[in-house]
Amino acid sequence: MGARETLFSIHLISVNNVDMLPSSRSLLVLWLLVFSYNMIHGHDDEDNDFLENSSKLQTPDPDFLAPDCPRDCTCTQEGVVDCGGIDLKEFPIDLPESTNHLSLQNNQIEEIFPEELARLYRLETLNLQNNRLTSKGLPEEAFEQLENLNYLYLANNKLTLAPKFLPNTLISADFAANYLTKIYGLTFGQKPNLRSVYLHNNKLSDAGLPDNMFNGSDNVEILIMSSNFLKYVPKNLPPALYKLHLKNNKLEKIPKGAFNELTGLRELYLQNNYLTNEGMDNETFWKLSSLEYLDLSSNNLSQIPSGLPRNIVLLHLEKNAIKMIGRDVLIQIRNLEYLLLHNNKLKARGIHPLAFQGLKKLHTVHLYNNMLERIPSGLPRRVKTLMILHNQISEINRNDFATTYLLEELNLSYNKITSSRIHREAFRKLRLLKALDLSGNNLHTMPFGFPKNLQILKLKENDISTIPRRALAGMTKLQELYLSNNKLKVNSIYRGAWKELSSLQLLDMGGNQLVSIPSDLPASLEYLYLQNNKITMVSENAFESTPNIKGIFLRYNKIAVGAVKESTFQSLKHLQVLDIEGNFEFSDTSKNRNNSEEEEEEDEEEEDSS
Ligand SMILES: *[C@@H]1O[C@H](CO)[C@@H](O)[C@H](O)[C@H]1NC(C)=O
Ligand SMILES: *[C@@H]1O[C@H](CO)[C@@H](O)[C@H](O)[C@H]1NC(C)=O
Ligand SMILES: *[C@@H]1O[C@H](CO)[C@@H](O)[C@H](O)[C@H]1NC(C)=O
Ligand SMILES: *[C@@H]1O[C@H](CO)[C@@H](O)[C@H](O)[C@H]1NC(C)=O
Ligand SMILES: *[C@@H]1O[C@H](CO)[C@@H](O)[C@H](O)[C@H]1NC(C)=O
Ligand SMILES: CC(=O)N[C@H]1CO[C@H](CO)[C@@H](O)[C@@H]1O
Repeated sequence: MGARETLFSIHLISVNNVDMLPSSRSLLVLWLLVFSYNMIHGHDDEDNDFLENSSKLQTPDPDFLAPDCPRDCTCTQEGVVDCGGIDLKEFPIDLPESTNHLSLQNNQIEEIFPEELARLYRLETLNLQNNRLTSKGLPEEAFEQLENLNYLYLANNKLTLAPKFLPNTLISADFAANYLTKIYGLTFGQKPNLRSVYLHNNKLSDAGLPDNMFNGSDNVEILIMSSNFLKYVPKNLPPALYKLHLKNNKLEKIPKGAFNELTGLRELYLQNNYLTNEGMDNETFWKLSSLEYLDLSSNNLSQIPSGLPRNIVLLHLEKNAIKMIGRDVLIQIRNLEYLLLHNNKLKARGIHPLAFQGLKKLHTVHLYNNMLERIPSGLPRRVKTLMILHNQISEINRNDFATTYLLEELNLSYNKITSSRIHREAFRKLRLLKALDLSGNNLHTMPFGFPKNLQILKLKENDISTIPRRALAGMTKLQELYLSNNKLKVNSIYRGAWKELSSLQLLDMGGNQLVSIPSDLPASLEYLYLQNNKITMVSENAFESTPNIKGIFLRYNKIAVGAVKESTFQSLKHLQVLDIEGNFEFSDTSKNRNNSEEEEEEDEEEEDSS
């Protein structure tokens, strides 16, 4: 358990005076934050530049009230009218004709009269986001007269059909979170200035799109069509695209050449679809020479697609059924920095030893939740973060990490590694390693040969019962050591072990078999977790060597009445949290005091056996 996690749920106790910090308060604050975030960002899980451009609408000059400004709205001399969030049920009929920016968002408008809209021919921005407009309430000719319209925001309404015609002056259109099933040729076609189109969270299927949706709209840069029902990637995508989001559809196939013109595309989201390797070929992505971010996670790929373009920086392939990495599928991606392959079906022998050769920028590799039975050979030489947790690895051999000099974070937790199968020299080259996680393995004893520069070492949830002499020697950089849920006893740890760790700030030995506070703790220590042990008493000088301690966690031990004195803690100037609940002296008020006698007997038995 990390310090921060725990701080959320602890009860603050000053020695004699039980003073609870309501953890619910922090949760409430968190909830409020999340809530207001959602309020602000509304339906949009996608990036959207709407807020930028609408912000000017929300700060009209309050001093100026146009004579014909509708009730409850604010209007400026410059033609900005803001009627947002005032419970309007109908489109206001008395708007000044000079209006160029009109904000009607967050109302309950169901329909718009075409004459009323047509009168506002100067409109450049029309914001109708978050109303109750249906396609019936939005007449076909509604937008015909708006020859200056640049920005149209209709997200979060009840539209089923897109308008048949939108003005050719349009720059940005947001139709997200409606029920659109159909788009017409002139909805987005023939608009040379159109830059961004948001259509996510609708009900669009392939048949609902016109043949050439962006015919004559060659400058569209952002197209967001996530969360629809598309089976195929639309054809004839505009060549200027740099952001294309198609996640959460039903994509099975990427038609041949679908991406061939998109040489400026930088970000392509295809995650959470039904794509298989058969639904694409070795040239599908090849022409995307600017592509930096490709997300193919949560599909049905059994292999890494071949022909991936060379400039990809971040490649998401997690949550597929990938079984192998061939020799030639990755090596051309010279700019690759992040390779995410977790939750696949990789075995070590399925990874070609030269698969990562030459990928000099690749620093983060996620291979967790696969079927690796050993550390794959030929790991990328420059890798800094390697996540191989939740595999079937049972041993670490002398040369498994012999070439990965730059490794800083290695996570091997939840494998099947035993102490005797970690080669003593396996980590010898890892001079830069800062964090090592071997939690959830089958270690029986603290292994030797950890890199001396480690700052964080996690060995939780093993069967460690001994820390043999010198196992921690020289680890003077170690700041956090997690040994919780093992089988450690006070006398199975070599004397002076903790003194070696002169930078240690956090020691977690919760869930072991300690009967007393470890002695010789280093002066640097700030947090000591000893909950769920069998500690019976706390000697008065237990914390003499740790004047900087901030948190002591002794919950659920066997500390008997009178076995801890206030004076033990009095000189600890930095102590913020002393959690000693669940012991007899400070038992919960809810607990029946009369049970304690029974429990004390039980406790004595356990002490005898230990
Ligand atoms: C594309 O637009 C041109 C006019 O600019 C028109 O002649 C052509 O038929 C359109 N193509 C499609 C497929 O709609
Ligand atoms: C794709 O495969 C074909 C046939 O095997 C080959 O001719 C072509 O060069 C390959 N293209 C790429 C980009 O690798
Ligand atoms: C995709 O994979 C899932 C799980 O492996 C499987 O149930 C589903 O039938 C596959 N779908 C397709 C279209 O291949
Ligand atoms: C290893 O991964 C697990 C699971 O994500 C995480 O909880 C743990 O903190 C990681 N270890 C380190 C040292 O970062
Ligand atoms: C404990 O037991 C005594 C007698 O057996 C009883 O009078 C007392 O109310 C009990 N206390 C609690 C807290 O239940
Ligand atoms: C795409 C978009 O809507 N962004 C525009 C926001 O407004 C500024 C000027 O106010 C334009 O430059 C952006 O293109």
